[in-house]
Amino acid sequence: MTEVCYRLYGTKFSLYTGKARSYLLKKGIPFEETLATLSVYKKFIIPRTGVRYVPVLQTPDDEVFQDTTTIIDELESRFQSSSVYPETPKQKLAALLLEVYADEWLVIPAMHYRWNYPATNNHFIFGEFGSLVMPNAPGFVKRYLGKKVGSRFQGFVPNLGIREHNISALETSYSALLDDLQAHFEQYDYLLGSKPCIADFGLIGPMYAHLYRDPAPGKLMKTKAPALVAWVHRMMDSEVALESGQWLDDDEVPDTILAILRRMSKEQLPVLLDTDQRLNEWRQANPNKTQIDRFIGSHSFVVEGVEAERVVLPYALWMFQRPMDYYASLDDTRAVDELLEQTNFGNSLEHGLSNRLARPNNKLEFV
Ligand SMILES: N[C@@H](CCC(=O)N[C@@H](CS)C(=O)NCC(=O)O)C(=O)O
Repeated sequence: MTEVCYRLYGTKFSLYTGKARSYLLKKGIPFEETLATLSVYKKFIIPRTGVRYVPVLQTPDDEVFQDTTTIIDELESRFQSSSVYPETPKQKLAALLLEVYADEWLVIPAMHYRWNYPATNNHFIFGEFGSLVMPNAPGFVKRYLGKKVGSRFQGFVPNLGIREHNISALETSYSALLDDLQAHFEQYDYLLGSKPCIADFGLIGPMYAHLYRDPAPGKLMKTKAPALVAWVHRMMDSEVALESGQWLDDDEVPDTILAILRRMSKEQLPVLLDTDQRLNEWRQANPNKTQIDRFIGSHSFVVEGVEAERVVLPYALWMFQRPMDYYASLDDTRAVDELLEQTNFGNSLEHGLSNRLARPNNKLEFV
């Protein structure tokens, strides 16, 4: 059968599939979704992408893309009207930074609230994972199978730095983020005005599949941040298209967004900068390796004054290159320097990263 529209391979409970789905819906790009069952992984995803990640996008001309950022940028080049990238410097830089924060840092609360509330979540989430093995089996069979499949993901929890001793700090930080987002969405429909930008698509990843849809964090979000819930619904609503809104005038980045960027610079920025150093050391220690390992050791990080260890993830630097590159491309950085000062990034974007990274064939490499 010849495909006439785009096909998204993923699942409803996958963080990054939610990001790609929301983008396709908001851009009004016709697509169909295929559940990434184990058989689909074996027959299509692994042979065509060389990796085991979802989502995967298949184009009508049978090209295949993995990684939501690559998928979005490929589609942006094909569907140029109503770009998701703001054009003015402060808004564009803020959007690119927030995408890194949402994609790479909010995985922490997403995974914590999915896996550390078993009494409330497991019945639901094991059933979801089980549908990857036998989509049509009765619930109890799916839950039995899903427990095995899900345990691989559950195993990532400590690696991400979610440990017994820092759980309360992580929850305090997430609770403050919910307050910030509630305050923001009481005033605005999207992060930068009345239409979504790349940062909204980043944010819907953790906020949909895990933090909205899973029972325990879903209840928390509904209680604490109803305006955020309304934004989640907007992000998944294809009726309200991207073209119908606009970003704020005069390159404004609202105070409520500055608060979130401050949280990013406090928690995630030191990790990103340390990852850069660690990758440099790794490169020197592994001069013959072209492909970069997924994890290269571990380092400590601090949330709400509590220190913990997590794996070093070089992939996050491939994402962080984007705001870095944008900063470097600006002739006049005065406006963005002020934004960076206000949000405690200081001059951290000025020096760029030590190594340039690319993802040919979905594998992270030095350029
Ligand atoms: N940064 C990638 C991440 C994709 C990703 O991590 N997907 C998760 C599911 S939401 C996955 O497939 N994980 C498998 C694994 O970590 O091995 C993207 O934007 O697509």
